[in-house]
Amino acid sequence: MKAWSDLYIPPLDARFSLADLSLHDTATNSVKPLARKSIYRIYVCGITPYDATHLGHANTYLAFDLVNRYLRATGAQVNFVENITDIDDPLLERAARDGIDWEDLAHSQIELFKSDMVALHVIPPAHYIGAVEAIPQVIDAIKALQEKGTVYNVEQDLYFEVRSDSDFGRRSNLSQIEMLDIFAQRGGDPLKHGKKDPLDALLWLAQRPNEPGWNSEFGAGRPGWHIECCAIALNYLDIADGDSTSIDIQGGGSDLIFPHHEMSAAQSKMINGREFATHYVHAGMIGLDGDKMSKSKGNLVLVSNLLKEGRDAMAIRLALLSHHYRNDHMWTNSDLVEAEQLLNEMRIALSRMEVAPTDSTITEIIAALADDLDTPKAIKALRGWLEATYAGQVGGSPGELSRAIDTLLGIAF
Ligand code: 5CA
Ligand code: ZN
Repeated sequence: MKAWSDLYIPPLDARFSLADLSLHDTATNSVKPLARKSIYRIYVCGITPYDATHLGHANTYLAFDLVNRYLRATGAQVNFVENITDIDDPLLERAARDGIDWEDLAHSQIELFKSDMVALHVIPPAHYIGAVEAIPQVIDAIKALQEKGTVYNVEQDLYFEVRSDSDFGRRSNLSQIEMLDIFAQRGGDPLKHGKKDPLDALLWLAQRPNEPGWNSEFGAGRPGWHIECCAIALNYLDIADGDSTSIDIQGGGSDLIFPHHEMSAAQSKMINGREFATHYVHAGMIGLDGDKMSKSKGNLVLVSNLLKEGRDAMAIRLALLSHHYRNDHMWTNSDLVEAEQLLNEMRIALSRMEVAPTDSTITEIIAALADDLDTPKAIKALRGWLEATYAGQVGGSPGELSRAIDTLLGIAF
C-alpha cells in the first residue's frame, strides 16, 4: 500500500554529537542502549482501519516517529515498516453494524489516517503493508511453521503451538493466569474446543459463511492477527545475516505486549531461530475521562475532528509530547491549550533577531531524547530558553534552534 507523502527533515549540524539512543525494553524491563548501527530495522503495529485516528493511535506513532528521527539524525538509515490490519473480525463487525462494505470502511479510514499522519508530521514508513496484500507472505510463514512441526488443525482452522518456543512469555513477563486472562480480553479464544493449549494462536481462519476468504493450500480463509505482523516484519525488514535478532525494535502501544507481540515474536523465532527483536518498545495508553481511549468504549478524540475545529496539528503533537511516551495519561483540553500557548511563544521568540544561546538548548534536547525519549525534559529545555531570551540573553541562532526542533521533535514552525 502506498504510504503518505514524505517529509523534508532538516539536517542537524555536525558539531552536535548524538549519544546512543537508550529505550525501554519490555522483555528485560530496563532502559538499554541500541547498539550504534548504520541501518536499523523497526516494525511498528499499525491501525485496524475503523475509527481512526484517535489520540491514542497518534501518541503511539509519535513515539516511534521520535525514534525514527533520532536514529536518522545519527546518520543511520532506518527501515521502518508498519502494517494495516485491513482484514480482521473487529473490522468486519463494525462494517456489518454500520451496514457498509468492509473494504469501503477500511479504505476511508486508511485515507483519514494518512492525512492525520501528514498533518502531525509523522515520517512515512518505508513499507506500509496491508494484511490483505501480505496474504502470500502469511501463507509462506505458516508453511515455514508447519515445517518446524508447530502447527495443528482444529477442524479447518490452523493453530500455532505457543509452547514450541521455549521463550514463550519471556517478552511480556506475565504469569500463566495473567496471560490467560488478557488473552481472553484481547481477541484470543482460550476456551475453543480442540486446542492443545488454551493460549495457542490462530494462524489461519477457514472461511466462514458470508465472510471474505482467500485461497491457500490450507483451504480458503484469512490470516490470524499475530502471523500477519510476523510475516510482514520478516519479509520487509531485510534481516541481516550477522545480526543475532531479526529486527531492532518491535513497537506499538502497551495494549499489544500480550498476546500480540509475544505471539508474533514466538512465531518469528520458530521460523528463523533468532530472537525477534533486540528491543520490545511500548507506548503508554491514552485515555479520556478515566478510561482508555478505545473504539469499543467509544470515548475517542479524533485527530481529524480537532483539526476540523481549527486546532493546530503542531499543538496536538506538542501536547502529546508533553507527557513521557511510556506513561499512560488522560487527554485533556488544557494540555492542548498549554501547547498552543507554548507554540505561540516559541514562534514569536524565534522570529526575534537576538535570542538566548541555542547550542546548549539543542544539546539538552538531544540528551533528553537519548534517554528513553524524555520529551517532557526536552520541552523544559525549550521553556528555559524562552525565559533566557525574555531575560535579554543573546548569542543564539533562532534558525538553528527552529531546525533542530523540527529534526528531532517533528515540530515545524
Ligand atoms: N492493527 C492492530 C495492530 S497490528 C491494532 O492494534 N490496531 S489499533 O488500531 O487498535 O491500534 C493501532 C496502534 O495504536 C497500536 O500500536 C495500538 O497499540 C495503539 N493504540 C490503540 N489504542 C491506544 C490508546 N488508547 N493509547 C495509545 N495507543 C493506542
Ligand atoms: Zn501488529
